[in-house]
Amino acid sequence: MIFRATPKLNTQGHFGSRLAFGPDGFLYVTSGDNFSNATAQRQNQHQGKIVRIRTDGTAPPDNPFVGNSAWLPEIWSTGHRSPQGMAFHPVTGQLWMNEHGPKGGDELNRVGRGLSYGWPTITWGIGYDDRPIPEATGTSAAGLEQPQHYWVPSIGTSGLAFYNHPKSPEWIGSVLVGGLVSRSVHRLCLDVDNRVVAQEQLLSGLNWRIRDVRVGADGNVYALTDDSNGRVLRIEPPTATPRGKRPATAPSAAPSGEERIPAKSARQAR
Ligand SMILES: [Ca+2]
Repeated sequence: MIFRATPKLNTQGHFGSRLAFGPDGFLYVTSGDNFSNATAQRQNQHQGKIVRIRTDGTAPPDNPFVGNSAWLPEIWSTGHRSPQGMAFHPVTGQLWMNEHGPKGGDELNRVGRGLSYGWPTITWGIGYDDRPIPEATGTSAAGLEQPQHYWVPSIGTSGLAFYNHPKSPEWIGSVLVGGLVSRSVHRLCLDVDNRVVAQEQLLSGLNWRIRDVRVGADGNVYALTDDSNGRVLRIEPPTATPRGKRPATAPSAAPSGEERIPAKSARQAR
């Protein structure tokens, strides 16, 4: 055991936890708010945070709050509700994550050192009782980061991967996000400012909750279903040259959108 979130809480749900090694060699760990909203903004709790630790569990000296006794030294970012995906951008090295909002307001966040992502002070969602979140003051506030993208209604984000494999030039730069509620894999396209400018849903005809999504060394995308009889699905991305670069004599591509990916492109892997 190298790390234990403290204090131990007895609430159910929103545990986190995703793990990812950064390009700096340190281990990043997400910790959910344990269904206790206020924890995410408390400096002396690991709940509702991303922590950054060495492989022996200790805090690196350049963590943002080291030396400030009010803060736990492992904390890297704050104000997260229920993180469900985390990955480092293969080109920029930036940490990205996604998390469940309450009713509405699932988020895709680009995480910076020592920043707060707002929960529960700001949110794009409401409570499951259809009332505002008690602690929330609105959807934005000074000093609190806005998500890179948010979903209303929620898609139930789960898993996060960047596509950067030469097998599919068309998909390079895409962000892949699983959907537990949408029962799809979402492929997001970013512009040069990392804003989400397009989104397509893959596998949505299969009606399976998607728990995780990864890119294999073979350039295919693998998705894990959330089921008592769970499956690993393999998605073969389009391998053709993007439309804009096609020779004039090539047959025209299908219009952009869901129909571009045939349902049979999902094959069950054993
Ligand atoms: Ca947020």
